[in-house]
Amino acid sequence: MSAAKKKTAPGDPLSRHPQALLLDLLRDMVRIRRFEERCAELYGETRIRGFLHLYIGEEAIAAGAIRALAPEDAIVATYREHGHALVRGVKAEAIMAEMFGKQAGCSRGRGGSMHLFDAATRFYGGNAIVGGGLPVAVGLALADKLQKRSRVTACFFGEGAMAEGAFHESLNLAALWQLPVLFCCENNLYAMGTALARSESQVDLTAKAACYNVDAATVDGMDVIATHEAMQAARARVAETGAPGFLEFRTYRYRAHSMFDPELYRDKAEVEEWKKRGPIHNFTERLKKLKLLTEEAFLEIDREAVAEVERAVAFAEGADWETPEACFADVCTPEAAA
Ligand SMILES: Cc1ncc(C[n+]2csc(CCOP(=O)(O)OP(=O)(O)O)c2C)c(N)n1
Ligand SMILES: [Mg+2]
Repeated sequence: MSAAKKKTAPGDPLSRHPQALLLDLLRDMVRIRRFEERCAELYGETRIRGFLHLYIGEEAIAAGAIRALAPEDAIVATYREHGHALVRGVKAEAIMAEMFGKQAGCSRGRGGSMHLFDAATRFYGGNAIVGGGLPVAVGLALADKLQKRSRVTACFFGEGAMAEGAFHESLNLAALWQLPVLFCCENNLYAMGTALARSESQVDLTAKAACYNVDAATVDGMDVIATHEAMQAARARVAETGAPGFLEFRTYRYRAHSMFDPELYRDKAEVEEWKKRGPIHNFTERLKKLKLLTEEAFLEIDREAVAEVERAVAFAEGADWETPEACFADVCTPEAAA
């Protein structure tokens, strides 16, 4: 039987999806992982400067969830957003050039790692402010509603944002005005060095969101099929009713909060325990067991991801810096700059 015709075991959640989609989900997770591993190296060599927050360990959320969106849907994310941008279709070259601060970057080199932006794919950032993306998402959805456009805005944020006033105001208004926002909380248990229970009186985040009269559910954020299916169902509900939804993806970051974090707040044993649930490794094993993937096919996916990243690095290195004269563009009026 050819690989394309192979079927999964009945009852296995993988059997609900075509093999091509399963491999695309794997490919996206591997692309994110390889892209970020390379970013960490480049940061160590000071070729990438500024802040850098890695998503390693959390890839199943961006990969599974974003593939459940329609191209016309909007995405708002945080400073841990390289993966979301990649999966959305922002070119790796444009993202890497942005990391280098080059003019060819998706934010013309002025945003860096935390401020990726691409209007063409409706990727509305990248935001350094915790909770800053939520009101932006509500505004995008309000504009859609007022202009009678049928599309959804997906807003990704960490559980740390749920302690911010912006979270409460955004959920309240979205529910009150019935706006099509899908709030996606990436609960990796820590906000910098603060564990959830040290900052929240209510650690059941789904219950917290539900009290705004928003349809809310908890999802295994380490399982790409679970994230994809939950997002598909939630997106369909939001699109159909126009009312907001909330998903809490339970996940874990394997790396430090940013490149400046000695990680004194968590045990190495805890990190190792979560690594056993590695989203790429576990999904690869499931696919292999069902004979939907061979080791050679996996290596090919990995080689392609590495090649994509290397092309992006070469592009970023060869790209130009913004000229000093151009620095005033979009900042001052021509008269003030003169
Ligand atoms: C309004 C605001 N307060 C504080 C900070 C500093 N800060 C940067 S990241 C962060 C933790 C956020 O954690 P979480 O929302 O869980 O996202 P994660 O980094 O875990 O993905 C904090 C407090 C900030 N950027 N913005
Ligand atoms: Mg967090």
